[in-house]
Amino acid sequence: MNQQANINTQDLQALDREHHMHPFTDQGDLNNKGTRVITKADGVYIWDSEGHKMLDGMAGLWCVAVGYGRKELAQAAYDQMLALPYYNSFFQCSNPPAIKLAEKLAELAPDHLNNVFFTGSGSESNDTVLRLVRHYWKSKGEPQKSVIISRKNAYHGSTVAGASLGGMKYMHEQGDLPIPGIVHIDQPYWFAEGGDSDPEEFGLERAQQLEAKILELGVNRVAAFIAEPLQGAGGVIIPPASYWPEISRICEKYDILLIADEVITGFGRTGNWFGSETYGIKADFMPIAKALSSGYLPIGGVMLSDRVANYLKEEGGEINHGYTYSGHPAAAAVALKNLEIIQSEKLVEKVAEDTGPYLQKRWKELLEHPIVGETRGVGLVCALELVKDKNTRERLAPDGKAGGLCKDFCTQNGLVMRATGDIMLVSPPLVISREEIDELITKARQSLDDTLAAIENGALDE
Ligand code: PXG
Repeated sequence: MNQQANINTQDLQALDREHHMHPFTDQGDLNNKGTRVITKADGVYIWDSEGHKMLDGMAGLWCVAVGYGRKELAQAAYDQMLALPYYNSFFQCSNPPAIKLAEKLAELAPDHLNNVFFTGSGSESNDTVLRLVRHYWKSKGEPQKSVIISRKNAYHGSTVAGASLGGMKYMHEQGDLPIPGIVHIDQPYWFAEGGDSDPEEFGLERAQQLEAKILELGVNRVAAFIAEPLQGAGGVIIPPASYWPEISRICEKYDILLIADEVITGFGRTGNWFGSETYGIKADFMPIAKALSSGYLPIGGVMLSDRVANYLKEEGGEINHGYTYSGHPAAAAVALKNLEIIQSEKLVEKVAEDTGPYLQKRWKELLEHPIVGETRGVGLVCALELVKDKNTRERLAPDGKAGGLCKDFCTQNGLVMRATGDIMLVSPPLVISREEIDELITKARQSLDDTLAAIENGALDE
């Protein structure tokens, strides 16, 4: 049956406008324009209700690692839903998919991470981290060790703890956040904040802000430092090579727990199973989600280092925290199958050795474009900065408008590309082929040309 024939876009848009509140959306603005209704997907492509086909350069929302339309995942969900669609993991209960998934994660994660606490999302994972970090130090007799240091422009989710740990000012403003006990230092974003400094010295200086903050707060008060190996939603901000070794040194010196938020970087994105391996991070907590199930069903988790997990198991007593959907059997079965696909199709190796280097080489070509001030990336994640002046890094005014313009041209040209202010981002499914990468680059270049032409025609003038 042709699904498209049954869909009337205007009716759906009207119902959407009437009843559906959207995340991270100006509802009034959206209602004027009307939502884009996505109706089907296959491989690296999505289609809207008008039949417009787009290459999904964002893998959904950084999650669809194995691509769309994978029958094995649908089958895994179907089989598990018939056998046991739901049961909880409380009250001394467990279920086979959750157990097998925990074992698989212990196998795939860095050696010292062998336990997982399941959640339903990345945000819930970071709520869990906050609770477990404080529970850990309290049960070790150090309840005053409760402050978590994070970074400005970090993204750690949208629940109260997630948004508080995150460093998005505009999110803090809408909820009187952050909650007490969370402080933010500057990010290692050389392009926007590094001025004339050498990037490596800048990276070191930004990492040393952690030490300064620990000393300012008092060593005995700081529980943990949280960071994404590379900032995703904040604009694919890749720290200079000097950054992570210095952060690790500082955390070790002051006995601060290190939290590597791998919600975006986990499961192959950077060419290793985890971003922690790419950047040499030895985390005590590792929140995961998104590509864990390729987004087919919602599931997340927090991986715990042996030192933390063993202590909590032996000395921590009851963990007064958990979710109805922790260890959800159907979601766990899909995640397990998804990880098996990533393994059997050698997708991590493919990103490391083939498609990753190829995308990076082709993406760099966009630096020739007159409004591109920098290109950067690793594995299958890339960003470029839209600028007025390549040499001075001066941005196009008004701030952020050029990104929105470029994103709209991408959509018109059949490419989903994300704009964070004036940074354009891609993070395609790990199954993307070289030919599809060529298509992505062609469409991105066309969209940059269209953006430049529109700017020359006054699109950014007030
Ligand atoms: N940590 C990181 C590093 C994330 O990127 C979360 C936690 C929260 O995950 P959940 O599953 O609760 O959304 C994320 C989520 C964007 C965008 O616009 C990115 C995310 C979510 C929504 C939008 O790039 N990342």
